[in-house]
Amino acid sequence: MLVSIIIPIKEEPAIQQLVDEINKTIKLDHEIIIVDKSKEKPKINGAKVISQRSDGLGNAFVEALSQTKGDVIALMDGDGSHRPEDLNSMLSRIGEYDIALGSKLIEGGQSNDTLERKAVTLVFSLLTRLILWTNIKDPMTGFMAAKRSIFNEIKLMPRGFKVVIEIVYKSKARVVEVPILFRERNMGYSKAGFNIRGVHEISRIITLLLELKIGRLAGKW
Ligand SMILES: Nc1nc2c(ncn2[C@@H]2O[C@H](COP(=O)(O)OP(=O)(O)OP(=O)(O)O)[C@@H](O)[C@H]2O)c(=O)[nH]1
Ligand SMILES: [Mg+2]
Repeated sequence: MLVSIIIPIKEEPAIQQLVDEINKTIKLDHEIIIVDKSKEKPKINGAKVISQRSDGLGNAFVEALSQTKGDVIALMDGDGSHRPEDLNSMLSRIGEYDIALGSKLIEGGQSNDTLERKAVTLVFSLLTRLILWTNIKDPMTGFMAAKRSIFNEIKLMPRGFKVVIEIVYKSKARVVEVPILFRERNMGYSKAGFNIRGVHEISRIITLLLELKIGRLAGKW
């Protein structure tokens, strides 16, 4: 089984460290595809780097997907927040399940986030669960492993950062949440912080949730 690990990055100085850590830790055969939106294309050993032509993290995933060869597709952040050992636990659940999500909000999950960040995560998770009527505890996660076949059945139209919830909701796959330790980024800067971009992102998330719900009610997915 080949696993394609997609990592979207935009100015991430610690990416080489993460790639080395993945290559040491992931037990299954794998390829790493970095989809880059930095001003200067980084040189990275042990991974394939493609330059993103579209905008946004969700579109970065879609662009990278067409370059993958794996039977399983994984998505993780490039700032070190998502740990490769947690990806191993998630991958071990694929087969029994179609999608494994890394969750900081289920028993055994943890995050080093500030109280402010934890509150924002919680509010959006509750909002998502309420609007989409899902029992996923951490639906805003960006850490995922999924069978490739899932992507043959759905058409993604990403908005902003949150592509995982779109995949889960449109595919009606068998989903399991796996507890993870979400590490704080220790280098680079946040692209989803509490600035004007953050405000745009919040309105994009709400639009996405409503679009997903209306699409379901209209029988589109
Ligand atoms: N290719 C690409 N990568 C992006 C884009 N926006 C963000 N990223 C990457 O997506 C991942 C998640 O973004 P972060 O800035 O860490 O967002 P976050 O995790 O919500 O915020 P922090 O907790 O502060 O790190 C990181 O690897 C970013 O570099 C984009 O437009 N294109
Ligand atoms: Mg981050």
